[in-house]
Amino acid sequence: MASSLKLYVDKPWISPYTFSAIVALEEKKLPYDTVGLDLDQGDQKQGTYPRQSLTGKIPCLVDQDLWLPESSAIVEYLEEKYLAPAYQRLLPEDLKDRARARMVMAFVRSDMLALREERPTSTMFYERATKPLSQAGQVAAEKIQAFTLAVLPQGKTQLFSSWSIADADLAFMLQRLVMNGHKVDQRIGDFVEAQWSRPSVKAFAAKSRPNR
Ligand SMILES: N[C@@H](CCC(=O)N[C@@H](CS)C(=O)NCC(=O)O)C(=O)O
Repeated sequence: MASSLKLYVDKPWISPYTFSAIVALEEKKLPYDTVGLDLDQGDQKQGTYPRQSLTGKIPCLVDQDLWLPESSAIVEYLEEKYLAPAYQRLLPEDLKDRARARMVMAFVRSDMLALREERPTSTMFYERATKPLSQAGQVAAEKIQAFTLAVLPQGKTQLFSSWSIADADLAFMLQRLVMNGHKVDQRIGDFVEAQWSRPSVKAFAAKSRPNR
């Protein structure tokens, strides 16, 4: 039987925003179906998708009559609809930690342009980057590492007292460096490794992807 939740995603599953939505669904252990759109072929501009999805982008969650784009809105919707403790928390219980988690999520979504361009997610799941980082790329790499070391408590591999989706989002951004052989601080390496071994993250990473 088809599940009631449907998620429109990029066909190769390499979008960091698809990643967040999938991790949220996996963490909540919700049944869901995905529809892969070939963004290079312009599937997101075809038919009724631009109108229904409102933004013409992926991911977009469909829950009966609700069409909801924007990965952070999807995370928050699932968090509020499928409440802890019956379902895994995506955001910290503590108010201040929750605010900080949202800050981390906003930061990784709105900054690091040079890193996104020079270490696109295709270099995580397909061919590795061949060119060294430009000056701007190095600045971005230093910035995300300094940020991580500042927000990650000493001796820990998660940002808050319990796991949150901000951990996964931040680790995904750092993997652009780690998977491409960038030397990072041991604390950052340990953090990324711990996050990458989480079942929800593994479910995304291990997805079989079409050849390019
Ligand atoms: N702020 C959005 C960003 C979504 C986004 O930029 N998606 C890209 C793929 S990574 C997309 O759909 N691009 C297709 C297009 O713009 O036509 C989110 O968090 O979900």
